[in-house]
Amino acid sequence: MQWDDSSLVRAATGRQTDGPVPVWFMRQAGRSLPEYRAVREGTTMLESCRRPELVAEITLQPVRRHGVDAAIFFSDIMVPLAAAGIDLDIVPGTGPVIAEPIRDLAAVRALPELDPGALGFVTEAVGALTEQLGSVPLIGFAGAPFTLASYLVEGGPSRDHARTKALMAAEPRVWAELCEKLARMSATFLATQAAAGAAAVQLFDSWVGSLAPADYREHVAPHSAAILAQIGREHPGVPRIHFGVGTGELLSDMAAAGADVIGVDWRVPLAEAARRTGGGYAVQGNLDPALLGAPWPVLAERVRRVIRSGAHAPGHIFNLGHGVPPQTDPAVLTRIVELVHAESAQLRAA
Ligand code: 1CP
Repeated sequence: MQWDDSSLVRAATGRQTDGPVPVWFMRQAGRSLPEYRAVREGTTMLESCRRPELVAEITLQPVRRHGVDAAIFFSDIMVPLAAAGIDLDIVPGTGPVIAEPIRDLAAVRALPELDPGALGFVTEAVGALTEQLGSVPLIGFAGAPFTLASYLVEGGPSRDHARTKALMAAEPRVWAELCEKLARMSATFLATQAAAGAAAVQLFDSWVGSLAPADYREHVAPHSAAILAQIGREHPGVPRIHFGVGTGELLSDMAAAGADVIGVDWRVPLAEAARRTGGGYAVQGNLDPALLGAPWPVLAERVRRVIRSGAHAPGHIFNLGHGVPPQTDPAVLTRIVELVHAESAQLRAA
């Protein structure tokens, strides 16, 4: 494929180049960009995700503006659930809201399956994008079962995921059935993107850091592993990135679930993440997004520190430790890309 030799795919597959470290930002497409707010004006989030031309435009905006080394498909982790027919909305300023939260076996059994045919708009958008991106890789993504389940069980965003964790502990069979269904939906969403031309995929388990390792291993890892294994089988050339926030205690289990690249938030230095995962995985991360507002010399030194730390892993993809905050000055992101491109080869070699 035209992106097999890109710095991102090489770093993700244990073939990091001597050249600049690849860089992209989680949530690089979105509210930090005025051109994003302009094209989104008057269109709901879910409707925007269903319009291939709009999806392609929004996905390309940060590539044009910042010169990042990868595009991330503009969509949302809830899009496949909505496509399956689950009644949900993405509320501005809040996030996903579920009309009828799922809290018992009957509700789990009543959940629809996702017909791959309902994702035609995804295939169309990814196809258009891979054509326009040329050798710049497109990263496809999906939500992992725990993070998706947290929205379905809580009914919307939550801080402590209390109902989700209580269901997992008290009703392990209901929980497992829910996660099996969600894993099938996410796998279909990811496989659709990979089949249409995504060069890499990222499984977002954003909120799984709230779990103890024993619960992760017993109640979550097998379901995420099923998704990653399906992609590995059906799309062996497509590297898999596995990411969550606050997952310092889970990194080795998340790697073992079937990732090629382990996404790390800002709490664990990349060298330590490499050590915790046994040294065999590429790492992605992990500048603290809170520092994007710091004076440039301070921020630049933190960027350099991340690059030096990442040199201890067999591959490094530079990113933030979580998404770009909406109030970020986009010029700062461009400047980080320039710095990573200008200095990373030398910093890694030092
Ligand atoms: O550049 C990109 O990364 C854009 C594509 C993208 C991705 C990868 C969006 C657009 N959402 C996501 C994934 C996503 N969605 C995650 C995993 C990534 C992460 O941890 O940040 C999660 C947890 C969601 C759920 C979600 N959707 C939230 C978080 C709510 C919470 O619990 O705090 C929110 C705010 C949304 C809506 C959303 N998704 C994307 C955008 C641009 C928006 C805002 C839309 C709007 O306000 O109209």
